[in-house]
Order: sequence, then C-alpha cells, then structure tokens
Amino acid sequence: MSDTIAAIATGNVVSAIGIVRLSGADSIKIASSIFHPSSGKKLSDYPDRTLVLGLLQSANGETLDHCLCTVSRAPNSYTGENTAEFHCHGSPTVLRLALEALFSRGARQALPGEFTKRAFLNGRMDLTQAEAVIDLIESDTSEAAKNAAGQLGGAILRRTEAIYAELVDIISHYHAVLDYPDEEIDEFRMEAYTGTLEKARGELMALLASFERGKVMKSGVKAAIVGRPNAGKSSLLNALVGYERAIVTAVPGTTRDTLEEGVTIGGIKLLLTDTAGLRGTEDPIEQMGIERAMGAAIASELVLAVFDGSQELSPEDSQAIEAAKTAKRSIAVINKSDLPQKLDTFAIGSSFEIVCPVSALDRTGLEALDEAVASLFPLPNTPAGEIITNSRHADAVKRALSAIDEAIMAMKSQATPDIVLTEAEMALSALGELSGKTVREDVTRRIFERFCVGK
Ligand SMILES: Nc1nc2c(ncn2[C@@H]2O[C@H](COP(=O)(O)OP(=O)(O)OP(=O)(O)O)[C@@H](O)[C@H]2O)c(=O)[nH]1
Ligand SMILES: [Mg+2]
Repeated sequence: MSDTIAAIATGNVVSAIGIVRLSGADSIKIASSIFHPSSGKKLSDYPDRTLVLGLLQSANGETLDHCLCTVSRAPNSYTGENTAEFHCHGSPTVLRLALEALFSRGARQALPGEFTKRAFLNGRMDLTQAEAVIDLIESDTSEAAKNAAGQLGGAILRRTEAIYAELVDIISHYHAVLDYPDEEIDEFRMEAYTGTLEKARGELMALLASFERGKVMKSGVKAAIVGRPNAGKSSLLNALVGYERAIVTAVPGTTRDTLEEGVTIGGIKLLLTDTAGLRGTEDPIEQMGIERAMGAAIASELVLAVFDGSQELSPEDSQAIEAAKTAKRSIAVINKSDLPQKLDTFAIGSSFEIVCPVSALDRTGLEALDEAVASLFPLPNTPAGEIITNSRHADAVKRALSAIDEAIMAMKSQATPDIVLTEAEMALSALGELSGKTVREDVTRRIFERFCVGK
C-alpha cells in the first residue's frame, strides 16, 4: 500500500482559488482530521466527487479557511487511490499552512509528477497519456494543446494497441511452430501475417511521419529575419512581438549582434532572430554581425527576407535573396507599404514563392504574414492527438518499424521461424516501451521528473 502524498496543485501566486491535493490510502482519514463540514456530517459520509463546504484547520487547530473539499475513493480517482482535494481561497500562506497541517497528520510532500506517476502505475493511464498531461500543461499554442488533449484521451495508445495485439498473435503462433515442430501448424495463416505486418508498417510509418510536424508543434521553428540595412528588420521583429524589443533608428547598420525572441505567428511558435543588415562593409564589428546574420539564416528553418518597398532593388538585396536560399522555407516581406512603392516586386517574386507586403511601422499586412507562416507548416489531416510530439515516442515507433521491416523480409525470404520471432519480439518490446508496458524504471523516473510538484 502506498503512503499518502500531499502537494499544492496550483501556482505560488495570489489567486481566487488554490488547490491542495492528497493521494494515498489514508487521504480521506487525514483530510477528515483537519476539515469539518458545515453540515455537521463527517467528510467520509459524503459520496465521491461532491463538493463539501466546511472549515479547514491548521496543524494546531486554528481556523485556516472556509473552503470546499472533495474526495474520490480508489480505484475511481485520478491516481487510482483514495484522494482528497481542498479548494481554498488562493492565498499562498493559507495553502502552505494547509499543507503543513496535512504533514502533521501523516502525509508527506509529493515529488514532482508523483500523482500522475501513481495514475500510470495503477493502470489509470498509459505512459503516452501520462506524458500528455505535462505536454498539455506546457502547451503554448492552441494546436499543441489540442494535440496533447487528444493524446491524453489515448490517441497514440489506440493507434498502436491493435498492432501490439497482432504482434502478440504472431509471436504466439511462431512459438507454437518452434515449440511443437512435429505438430501441423497452420502454414496458411503464417502467410497471412505478411499482410498484417505490412498494414502495421503503414500505420507506424504514418505515425512517424507526423513527428516532423510534431517537432514544430513542440519546439517551434527557428526563423531568421534578414535583409539589407534599414529595410525594417528590427521594426518587423518589434511589430511581431508586440513591443519595442530591438533598437530601431534611421541609421543603417543599427543592429550589430543577433537578437532572439519567441512569438507565435499563424499558430506556429517561431524563435525569431533579428540580424545585422547585409552589406559590404569595412567595419570589423559590422562584418562580424553580418557573419552571424548569415549563420542565423543557415541555422534556420525559415527565413523572413525583408525588403524596403520604398526603394529600388539594390545589390545588397541580392545578399538577402542568397541568405533566404540557405533555408528550407522562406517568405519575402516587402516592408514600408505605407510609403510610395519603387521596388520591382516581379524580381522578388521570381526568387520567393510567398511575398507579403507589410508596414512594420503601421503594423499592417501582418495577418497575411500569419497566414503565410501557417501555410508553410500545414497540419496533417489526422484526429487531434495523432501527431507525435515526443522524441521518446518517435524513437520507439522507429525501432518497432525497423523490426517489423526485418520481420517482413524474413517472412518473404522464408527464413526460419526464430528470425521472424526475434524481430516480432523486438517490435513488441518497442511498442511496449511506448505505452509503458515494458518500460524501464529509470526511464519512467526521468519522465516524471519533468513534471511540476502537485501534478
Ligand atoms: N515608413 C516606414 N518606415 C519604416 C517601416 N519599418 C521601418 N521603418 C523605418 O526604417 C528605419 C530602419 O528601421 P529598422 O527597423 O531599424 O531597420 P533594420 O532593417 O533593422 O536596420 P539595421 O538594423 O540597420 O540593419 C527606421 O527609421 C524605421 O522607423 C515601415 O513600415 N514604414
Ligand atoms: Mg535592425
């Protein structure tokens, strides 16, 4: 039986409501010892998931708060254990004293992620669902939140469960072949397994392919803003982030060093780098800045090449065009649309698939830029949750896939059953790691260490 853990589940800030939670066999007993329902009944008389109004006492019996308490009994709770939650007024002091009161009655401080770890260990969720909890908490775009919620609902689990069951089927059949060589084992069914494995292979490949988009969702995209001096790169950065992050002046060569800032555009988390204006210069400091600018473009997945629409195309602009070619994706941003236009946009259009006129000064044209960024990173047409965002999941799927590939090859080349069996078992073990069925204790520990205390 597990000991009873307690933690403040909400942030250490003054807020309307703050929550202290308990999980473990003695939760309801410990909660009852410091909480007295206003009705005069005992807390333990109430059914699960009922909000009970009452008085909360400190360790030495003083009134701490008039608050709500709710209990859930094992196994029908988040952790699968007896749990209690106090919904207090959101004073960090009240919450701390409530926690101390619970410690004085036998609870201990919960470790990071310990509630969710217990939910996983008690079979309330698989490992992909447990990891989705932290992804949901940390999600910083609506797409990431939607996908994490889908995974919390078991989207990855459902995609791989059927494959897991089919592999078990194949393995048991091959064991029969190996263990009872004299028996007549149905050879016809063994042939049919090639089809099963091909189907599994297709499904795992689709899942793995989603990881490209998942990485964008989880970690964002490096994007460099490049262009000639005075094109308005720093002004564009400021317009996108919504405040005066970078120094802007009418002096060409204002930005010397690279400058980074995160922002969500078109639902995509961009890690923007503002850079020094590209031009030929004798100034060694500026030269270093320009080298860094080119380096930023090369290291980026997206380049926003900024041109001054009020000026004619110059040789310096061709440096921006060259820099844009170093990235996988690029957008030409024709800035200063508020001024009379002189730029030959036709010449720009021949080097860029997407051209967006904007005015960083007036902050106009930015919605089109939002749409342009979104169009470069389309979402696959899959239900929420079926985009892999976690490299641990991608790695497990990749290993399962390569083992299935080997098994298919072995089957096709009529290899001995033990070869097929070994590969199928490897695929099974990789999928077991994904769901947590066969995951090592140290891996589990590392996963839950990422969580916050109280979750
Ligand atoms: N009219 C107009 N002026 C702009 C616009 N965007 C920037 N500017 C002006 O252009 C000048 C240069 O802007 P910056 O944002 O510093 O240009 P930059 O590309 O970062 O320049 P460097 O750092 O020198 O490479 C400033 O005087 C800005 O106010 C715009 O959309 N319209
Ligand atoms: Mg600048």
